[in-house]
Amino acid sequence: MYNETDQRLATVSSEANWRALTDVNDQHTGERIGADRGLAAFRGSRYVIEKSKNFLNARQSLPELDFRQLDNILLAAAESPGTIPEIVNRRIEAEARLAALMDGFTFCLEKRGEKCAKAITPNEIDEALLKSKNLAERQKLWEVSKQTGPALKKGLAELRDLRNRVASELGYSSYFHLQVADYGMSVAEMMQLMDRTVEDLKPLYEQLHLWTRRRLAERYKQQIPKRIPAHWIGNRWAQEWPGLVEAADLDDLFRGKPPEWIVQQAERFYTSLGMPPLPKSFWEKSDLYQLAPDSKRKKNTHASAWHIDIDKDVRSLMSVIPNFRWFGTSHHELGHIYYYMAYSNPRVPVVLREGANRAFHEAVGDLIGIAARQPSYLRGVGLLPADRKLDATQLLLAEALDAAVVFLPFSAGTMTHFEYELYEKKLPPEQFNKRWWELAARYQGIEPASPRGEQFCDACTKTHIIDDAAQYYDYAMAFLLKFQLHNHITRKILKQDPHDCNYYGNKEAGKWLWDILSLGATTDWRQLIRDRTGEDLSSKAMLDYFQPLMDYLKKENGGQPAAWE
Ligand code: X8Z
Ligand code: ZN
Repeated sequence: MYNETDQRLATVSSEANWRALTDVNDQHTGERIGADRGLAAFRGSRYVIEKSKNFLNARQSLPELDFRQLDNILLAAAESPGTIPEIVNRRIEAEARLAALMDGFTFCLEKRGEKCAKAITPNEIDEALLKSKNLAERQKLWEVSKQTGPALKKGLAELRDLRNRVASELGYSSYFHLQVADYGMSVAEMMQLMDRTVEDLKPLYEQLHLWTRRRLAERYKQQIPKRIPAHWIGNRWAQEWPGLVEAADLDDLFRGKPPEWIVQQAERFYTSLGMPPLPKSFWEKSDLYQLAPDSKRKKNTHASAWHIDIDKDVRSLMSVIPNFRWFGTSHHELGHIYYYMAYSNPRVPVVLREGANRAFHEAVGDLIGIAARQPSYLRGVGLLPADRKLDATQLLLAEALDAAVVFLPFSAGTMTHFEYELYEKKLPPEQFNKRWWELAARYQGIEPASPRGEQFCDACTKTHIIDDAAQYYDYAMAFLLKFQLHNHITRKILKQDPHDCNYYGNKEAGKWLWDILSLGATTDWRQLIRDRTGEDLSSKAMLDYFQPLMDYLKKENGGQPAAWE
């Protein structure tokens, strides 16, 4: 009964959410609120909670698959307990309105009075931050990218209280605790894992940080700073540092390609592994490309993947333009889509049609992303001219900066600690910005160009803080996991060097991965990773992969002390 009803109501809710994010207007926001309330009333009904608890009391005699379903049903109920319908309804409305504010926001480069004389899209900001060598222009663009903060700050503070109130109803210490519970972990365990990860990567991160400080000071003709000014980096949050290694810059390979080609090429990677082509409905119903400049429609500009009917209706929302970043993001999103397709099979009940955990879901497409930046693959599909040589160390350096090591202090450090304090410690709104920048300084060694007072909310500019709350450690775990999976596939299946390999067309690697994906959440994730790779989750595979870089960086940095403090 639960699985059937849930599937129907979730489909209505997903359809409404899809419309609300792809065509932002009041009517669609209202429809989303209505549909989400319907789903919440079912998932959190007293009947569902009481029955599930009763069944779970007989846990010893329950088959594993039933136990896992009931566990998930109760976690979903905790998101909207029917015992506090007023609070649940307020939370749903606040979520929808705040998301609409963010998704419909116009970034403004030049204001004329209250009106915007010159708007700029997130893609344009990102492109300019990647390319511009003019620091004054960079600072201006960076500041424009933070315009959503003040608009979202009050809403985030209210939503935090509502999310926490909801989570406390079924006994969770905070909304952060409820989200972590999905891993079967306590908050303390999750924070320990994150802190250990940051520590493990610190020596390498410090070398990268020093190398980058020196490199950028030279580029912008400045003194070498202690911390890196945020507007020096080619990413709005300094979560990855692209565009620093000229000898390994692959961006030009994608310029001038039609945007459709970018997504189709990503699909080709998956089909080459023996996975099925994307369903026709994916191409018909997805919203994949950047809007035309004169479009009246507003849409969310952050990439996402959707499992609309928890069955065959899979879609992605993106704003693809032809560059290396969207090439990577397209692989990432299709990783989610292939996961949906693999576990939508009769062996996986509807409520277990999820990743082995959320980090597994985030890891799949990024794993294929590692494979899709290998020179032998790029050459094989004719992207990289045969005579263009790429230096292995420079490639490794670029990968550490824009797709691996640099991301960990942001995800496991700044983001996770900010959300931990926001929810678990009820951080007061008048400290949101102060704390955000303290964490960025401590974990990332990044600082703003000029003081950012509490009139700003720079954390609020990160999509996930608004609409994917208390889950960013998913990505940190996914980054560890993707190197563990990559290490296993290259060494054990392909018998190739992890740094120089080609999975493209390898059906055995594809089958190994598909088998994991088609289990959905029917098995314990710790057991799964142990069974399939022989290891527990750890940073070892990532550190091994980047080991050759450490020696190179120490030499390049002239043996100077690398710590920024
Ligand atoms: O949000 C994403 C994906 C969608 S699940 C594009 N990522 C994180 C981010 O952009 O902050 C991918 C890695 C990090
Ligand atoms: Zn993702």
